[in-house]
Amino acid sequence: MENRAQGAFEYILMLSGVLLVVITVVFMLQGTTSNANNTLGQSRSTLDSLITTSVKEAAEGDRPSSCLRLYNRGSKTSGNYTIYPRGLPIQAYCDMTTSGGGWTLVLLNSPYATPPKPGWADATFGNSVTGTFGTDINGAFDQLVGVAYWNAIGNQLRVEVGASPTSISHRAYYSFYINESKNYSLSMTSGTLDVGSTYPAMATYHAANNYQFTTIDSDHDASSSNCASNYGNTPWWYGSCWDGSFWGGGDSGSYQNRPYWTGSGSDYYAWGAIWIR
Ligand SMILES: [Ca+2]
Repeated sequence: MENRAQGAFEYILMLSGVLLVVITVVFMLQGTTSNANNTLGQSRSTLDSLITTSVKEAAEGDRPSSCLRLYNRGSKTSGNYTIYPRGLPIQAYCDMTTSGGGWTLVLLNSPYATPPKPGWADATFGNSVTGTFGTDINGAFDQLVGVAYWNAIGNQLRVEVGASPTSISHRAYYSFYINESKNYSLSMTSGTLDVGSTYPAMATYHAANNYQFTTIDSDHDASSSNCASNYGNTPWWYGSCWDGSFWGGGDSGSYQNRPYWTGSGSDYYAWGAIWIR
């Protein structure tokens, strides 16, 4: 007992010594000018954010949550990858070149496939693909990555439409958040444009009004009918019903099966995609 008590005492003594050195260093640093303190504060803040990111990445192990994580680990070639948002595997297309790379495709309406028609379970926690999920963004597929994964993939949206991926007519960037407790309502803020001069109605109508997510089997829209069932069974943040849906009329009705940037008139395009980073 005596030896153990003595050991503990020496240990405490050693800890006190270390603490004294730390306190001395802190006081020395505090003794420098306020400019130096500001610099130190900024460095500390940068260091904290780096530690947070690297801790998150380390925690993910070999199951990266997004294309950005893959990009940061050295995957700089666009194509298909497996990502693990919320720890669950998703086949995703990654754009590793546009606007800094690291973009995960979460919605694609290509001219070569009809839109998916997922019910609530697949539109939230599934990964709905129609056509052939290829290694090429020009590939013949449409896709919706479940909205329950979107926050885990990133916090920036890139929305774009055009004749093809290499012929973009409108492109906008937003900060975004999916509110799971409000039936996956979508918030889009701080919009900027880099192609075209109009903001998408996805932001100015659907997100701006906090419309909730509606699927063929789960109606949360502002219409007396189910808007998803009115428009090819495609899920969207319908109001009553849409003003710029990336599925358009789905594959039924008098509307085009195309992404509409604004309104439901003639502002539709052959190709449209939504990306997250
Ligand atoms: Ca399509």
